[in-house]
Amino acid sequence: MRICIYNASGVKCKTHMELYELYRDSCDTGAVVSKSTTLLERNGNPGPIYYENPHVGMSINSSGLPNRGYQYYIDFAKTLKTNASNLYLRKKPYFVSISGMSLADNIRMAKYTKTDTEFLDGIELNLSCPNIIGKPQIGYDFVAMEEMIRKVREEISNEILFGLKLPPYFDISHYESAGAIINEFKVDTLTCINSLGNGLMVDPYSESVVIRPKNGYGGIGGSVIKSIALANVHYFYKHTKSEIIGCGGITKGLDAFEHILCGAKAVQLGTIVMIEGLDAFTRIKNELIAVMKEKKYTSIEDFRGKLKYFD
Ligand code: RRO
Repeated sequence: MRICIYNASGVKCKTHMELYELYRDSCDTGAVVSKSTTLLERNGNPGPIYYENPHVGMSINSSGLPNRGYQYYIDFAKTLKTNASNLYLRKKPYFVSISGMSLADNIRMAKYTKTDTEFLDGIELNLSCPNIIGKPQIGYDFVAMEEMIRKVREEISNEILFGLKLPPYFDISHYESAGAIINEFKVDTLTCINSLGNGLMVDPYSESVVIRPKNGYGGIGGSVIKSIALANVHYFYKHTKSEIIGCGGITKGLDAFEHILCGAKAVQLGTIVMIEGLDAFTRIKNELIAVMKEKKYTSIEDFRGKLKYFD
């Protein structure tokens, strides 16, 4: 069975070494997505930038988009193709997440995809980084979001998949506005959702915030965001033409099952991989298979999107 589980952008996918670890046959990922990249390298925010509470499976981050620059993530795919030992020949789809510091930078990276087509399976355009100081999340500014999608879509190679990483929406009017914009374009995939922006975790013992940037405000991930993720997955599954990739709050196979039941075609793991390491992919895959066996499903298509309602 092809594995429909892979990493969320940002989680252990910043360096070539980390990407190789996710890519190896022995890692139970069905695809790999890179850390969101800007056109040029960035250091990100000053630390501490990450904190987790493993007991409740919850995290907060304000990494601030540290990355090696667009070309580095294309070079990773080139090494897969040319590695003499053939150990890492490309067998899994490889996606690059882009999150330029400006519209112009995203257009530049989108244009590059035309020459990089053979190294890439797709682009995930991140419209939802909550941690760039002074920059709002573009997915909450519908005018800017429309222009961003239109101009980037125009430039991206048609031979690769074009996806968007959305922020969580809460108000039905916002779901509707975002959905209407997305439906204007050929958007192959929607990753729902990014971390829940500008949350605050505190340490009651030290009476302090737990990360430095923005006096402790950062993106919340993990089990606490699952219900928000499911709502977004299901809305966009019902109301757009795009395939949905579920992300948010998956800590066990049953959570992955719920995402798929709400319409997700694949799921990404974030916080749980930070907490448990790459073994989380194997555990959650096996648990999902066990749930399916118990329910006598042989393919995710047997239940995908078939969430039942009261009359
Ligand atoms: O780098 C980050 O701080 C970051 C990004 Br780009 C993102 O999309 N989501 C997130 O939680 N952190």
